Amino acid sequence: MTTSAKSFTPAPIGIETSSPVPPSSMTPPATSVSSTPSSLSPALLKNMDAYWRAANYLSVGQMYLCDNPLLRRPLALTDIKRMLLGHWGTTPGQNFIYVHLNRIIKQYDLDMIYVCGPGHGGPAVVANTYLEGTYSEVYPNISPDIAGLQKLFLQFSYPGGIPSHASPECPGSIHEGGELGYSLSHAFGAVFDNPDLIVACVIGDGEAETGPLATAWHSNKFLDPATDGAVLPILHLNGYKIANPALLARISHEELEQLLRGYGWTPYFVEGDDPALMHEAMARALDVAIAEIKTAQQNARRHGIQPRPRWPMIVLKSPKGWTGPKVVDGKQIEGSFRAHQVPVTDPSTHPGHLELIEHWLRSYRAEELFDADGRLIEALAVLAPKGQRRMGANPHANGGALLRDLHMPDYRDYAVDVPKPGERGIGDTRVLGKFLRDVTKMNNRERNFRVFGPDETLSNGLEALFEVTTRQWGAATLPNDELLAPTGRVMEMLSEHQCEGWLEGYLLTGRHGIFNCYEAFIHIIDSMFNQHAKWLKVTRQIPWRRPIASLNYLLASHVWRQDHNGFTHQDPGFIDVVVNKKAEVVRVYLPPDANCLLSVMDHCLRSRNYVNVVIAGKHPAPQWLTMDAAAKHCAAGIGIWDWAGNETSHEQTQSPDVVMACCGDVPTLETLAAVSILCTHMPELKVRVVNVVDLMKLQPHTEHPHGLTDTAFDEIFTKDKPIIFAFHGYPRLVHQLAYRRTNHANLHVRGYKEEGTITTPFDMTVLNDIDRFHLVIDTIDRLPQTGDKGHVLKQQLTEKLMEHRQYIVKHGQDMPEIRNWKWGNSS
Ligand SMILES: Cc1ncc(C[n+]2csc(CCOP(=O)(O)OP(=O)(O)O)c2C)c(N)n1
Ligand SMILES: [Mg+2]
Repeated sequence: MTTSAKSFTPAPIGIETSSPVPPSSMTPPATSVSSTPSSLSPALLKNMDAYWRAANYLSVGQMYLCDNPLLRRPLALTDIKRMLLGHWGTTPGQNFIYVHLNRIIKQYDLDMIYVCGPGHGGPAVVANTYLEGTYSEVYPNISPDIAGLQKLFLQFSYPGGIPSHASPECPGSIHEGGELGYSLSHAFGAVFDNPDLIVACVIGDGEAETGPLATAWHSNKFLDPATDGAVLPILHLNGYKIANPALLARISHEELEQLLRGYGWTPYFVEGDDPALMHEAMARALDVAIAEIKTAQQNARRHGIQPRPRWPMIVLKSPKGWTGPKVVDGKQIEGSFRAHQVPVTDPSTHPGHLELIEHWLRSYRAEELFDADGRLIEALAVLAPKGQRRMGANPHANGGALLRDLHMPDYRDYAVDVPKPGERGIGDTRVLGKFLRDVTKMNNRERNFRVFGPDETLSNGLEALFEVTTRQWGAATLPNDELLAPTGRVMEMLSEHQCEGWLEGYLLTGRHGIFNCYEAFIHIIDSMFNQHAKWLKVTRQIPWRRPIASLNYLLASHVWRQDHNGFTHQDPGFIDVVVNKKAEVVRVYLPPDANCLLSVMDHCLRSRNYVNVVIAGKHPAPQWLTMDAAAKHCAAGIGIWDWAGNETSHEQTQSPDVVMACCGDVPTLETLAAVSILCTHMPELKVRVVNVVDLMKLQPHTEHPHGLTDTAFDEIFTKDKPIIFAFHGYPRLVHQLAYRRTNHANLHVRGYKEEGTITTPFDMTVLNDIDRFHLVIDTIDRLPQTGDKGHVLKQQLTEKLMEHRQYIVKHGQDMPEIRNWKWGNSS
């Protein structure tokens, strides 16, 4: 970057819009900020610069060195790693930020953690947690001496070592940042209900182009300054991504400022490339930001509800690859996209490159920074905060250490009375809503449970929650609004990304929650789920990371009942994504009725380190099991429903003629209706009914801890009899899970096959061949012994399907025999 350094430039004020929310009185006038002298002594500024150099040195060392860590002899090719990996470009800027955050933590005794949005800046967080001492505390072999330094360098991006990102292995991290876009939502999730916590969230200017990040700026409208903490976003405007300029760096200052102000922030610009001036400017900007955060919090906490604060944020405009090589092979590096990864790549074939690397490393003057043993000199070590104030040691970043069990009501108290199978329910999620209401109420004092969802708490049937809480909402309200308040346990923003990111941040900092979502649209966060599942998989192997509460998805408004919405809202494929992840992390539950749903959710809320997916209906539907039976069934995860089949009326010694299996509420209903047709018309057939609540039971126990042994599977599904399996999701998945089972060749699965529209509930099943009539036809087709009787019944059912079609077209609803069908009445 060739432009001369500018000192800290406070954003001009006075661009208020006609928002109904008055501007906060705390927005400081521009002059008062720019004229504020830096409170830092020249000696402190000089030491901070030295600390920054130390972090930069350690970062470059991690990328390049396998030996000679302090360059106590001339750099040789043998000191350089064979594979040069890592990302330099973002790192010096992040090191700069970290040393300045250390200063304000100490000066104001802040409880602060660091979110590394461009997580490829792993060398920065590793270097800084090493300098502050936390790294050696959790990994004693990476000691604060020359031997430790050598190991620190070698392990980075090295086989058997650590990843290149702000990965779970790095103390202080709650955000790996491998997949860009979620830093700000994670940061907000972390501060909800953490009134004393400030999350400093570094956001890449490239990252800021992603959809999730772009809408995450709005999170400030969901923050309660009285009961939540604060997020300090630091937009790292280093100008470039991997190979392109970043958009926000190529719009005018005015445009960027207006954008950020439009999102409700007060941006403070720190821009330039002269370290001395930049230290001054950054220190002043941070002093102002912390003062504003404290004022906003005090206004709310001491003086009651205030207008929504315009929270401060920082725009750090500094060169990408700052302090690195200026030019390599005639091409500009510092201040360009070419600084993104390893700027000097080929020392073995370019002798000049070795000198460049040595020159670069020596420019940080490590001999002034580390003592004879290789330890950071005391004058610099004292700049880091102490104990748990160090960002690498802050317990919020190891949330499991703070996690407390939820107070739980007895889920059995919410049981639906099921005197006999087939009783009509009120909608399974509506029953669950009452249980969740009381979970909310019982943990109100602890403030450690929240329900997140895009806009669907009501439409997913969880209205009971609003008997005890509200939706948290900090934007303007109108008299006709309902259930909005500055603080509440329900978080609703129409961005699945925000809901997911907030919940992840909330869980990672040691709290509990549920994400309730339409089944089809949970796909929006497939990739975020992937990342969280990866995080959990890795953390399970890290002894000092304590288990966190599971991420619980409640997917109501599912594929089979999209009466209002039709085809676009029908997609059960999230489960397919989920089962790809490590078996020790993922659990998938499809409770067939409300009592099973209660039992499953009770279990999920008590579990740790999992992702639990629960799929449930919200429409009135038949209830099958008493609470006792449901609890047993859910504990087993799969079971033969003797009462539904007719094996008991036959000789017990024989195995059944057919196994009718079902998984999911609607498939269970259709299966039982099919069974009743079969048993009425062909009582001589021996029918077994199997219901699956825990999908992972289908996998072998060698693949998933919940999986059935082959013997148990064979006992339930037989070794050789046809299995007609009605499944909630895409049929292929059941085959995928069960392909190794003895009887797989006889497994015939019906499920969703992308047929659907706005139609009647029963027609949805017909369109996908999972309805009772098709299931009976499937059974007859696989049982030659049904002979002529089977042919006749098949013929009748085929006609029934035609009758169904004519009826719904004429009347706009299902036939009475479908609508009024009840288990136990003759078919
Ligand atoms: C969602 C996502 N898409 C693409 C990438 C690949 N990627 C890694 S770094 C990067 C550029 C990031 O630029 P920026 O956010 O500005 O970070 P910095 O300049 O600080 O390195 C990209 C596109 C990614 N990690 N995540
Ligand atoms: Mg960038």
